[in-house]
Amino acid sequence: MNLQLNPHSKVEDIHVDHFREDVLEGLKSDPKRLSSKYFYDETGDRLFQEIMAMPEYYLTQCELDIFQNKTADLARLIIPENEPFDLIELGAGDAMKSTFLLQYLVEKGTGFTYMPIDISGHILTELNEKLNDKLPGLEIVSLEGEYFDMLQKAASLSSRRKVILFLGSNIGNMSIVEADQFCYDLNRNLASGDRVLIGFDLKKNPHTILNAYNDKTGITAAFNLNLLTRINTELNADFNLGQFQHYQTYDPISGACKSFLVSLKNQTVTIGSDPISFEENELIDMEISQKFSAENIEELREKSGFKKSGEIKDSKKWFVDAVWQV
Ligand code: AVI
Repeated sequence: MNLQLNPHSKVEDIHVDHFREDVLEGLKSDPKRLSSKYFYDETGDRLFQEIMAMPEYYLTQCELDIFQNKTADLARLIIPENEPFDLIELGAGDAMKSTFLLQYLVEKGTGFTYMPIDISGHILTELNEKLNDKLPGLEIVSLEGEYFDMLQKAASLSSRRKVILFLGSNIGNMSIVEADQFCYDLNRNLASGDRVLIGFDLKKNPHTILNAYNDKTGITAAFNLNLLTRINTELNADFNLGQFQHYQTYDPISGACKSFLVSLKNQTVTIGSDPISFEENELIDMEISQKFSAENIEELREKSGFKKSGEIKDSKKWFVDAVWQV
């Protein structure tokens, strides 16, 4: 008998257990909900790439405008006084936007180490290869894991000043309470003088916002429905995708842009051995993409204990990268 344990499959088992617990807890709640953090399996990653390439989804182009065309201003805002530092990117992905900043810093001979944090080792390996090719002089330390665990690891690796990038309005995928807690925890995990740069999608014409999440081609709908496919595959469930419909809302007063799936009939779905009943028109709350006013951002900064360093907006003034200091 082979008693050797495969540590990798054990980690995967734990992930599946968490996923199952979260899904069952969410679907047994009233109203039903699923967490958008589970959107990103292989198909979800591909669909999100397609979303970012849609003309309606302005967020990526706006933040790219900042990183590509306002790089010197950006660098001035984030660099601590002439000291070498660690530039840490939370959820780095393919670092499409930050690569412009990295290139600028390398060309200027700035002393820094780039530390991308991502939950996916595969993504980090690809990023490493890409950056080694494009920017051979860049020093990279990849950190695979959860954000706060990896921030602690980064602190244990060097005592240099930390500059944290959290781009793409990923903060908008947290409820206001979660965003408050996240920024507070971020502050507590950093040292005096460290900085954070956070990308916020700003409140604007509500049609512009709703269109970005309600595309006629149905890519955003497919992105939401893909989570049901993932549950079918990974948790042995029997969602019939034709019986659920994507519904998007935007409330310009609160800034909450929310997606739901609507059950098109009375139906029972089985997840493993757990039956979940849906009434006709019952909703599953899928995702929030919160939009912010200048006041909302200020309130978040103050509550979490950061000082304001500055901010840069894109040329349309639809998106802001805010820089705060501990
Ligand atoms: C990743 N995140 C910032 C995207 C957003 O805009 O909320 C996810 C997304 N959901 C639908 N479209 C894009």
